[in-house]
Amino acid sequence: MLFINLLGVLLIVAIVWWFWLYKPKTSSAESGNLLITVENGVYQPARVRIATGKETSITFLRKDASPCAEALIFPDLDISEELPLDREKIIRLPALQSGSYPFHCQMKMYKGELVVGE
Ligand SMILES: [Cu+2]
Repeated sequence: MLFINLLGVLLIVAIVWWFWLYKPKTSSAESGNLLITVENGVYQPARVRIATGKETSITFLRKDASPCAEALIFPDLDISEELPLDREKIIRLPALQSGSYPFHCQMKMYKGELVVGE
């Protein structure tokens, strides 16, 4: 009985952590070349930060064979690209205004966010 209660508490803690506390790590362009790996159902890192008003490029490396992972879409930027498997693909981004620009795969199973600004 005590064991089951303990399991319940652990489950609640895990749910709270996942939905409210978990924030994907952010990578910055200042730390060198931006590389995003597509693997196991996620973009890694899922959030990248770049400077306002500067052209940038992000390298994507898709290690996930799932066909849906092949598409890379930035809906706000009219970017729709195909990612080859196990080969790096450079995505060039225009100079952007500050804001948040989501990107995702064909069916939005993979989701990421491009943060422009400080
Ligand atoms: Cu997908």
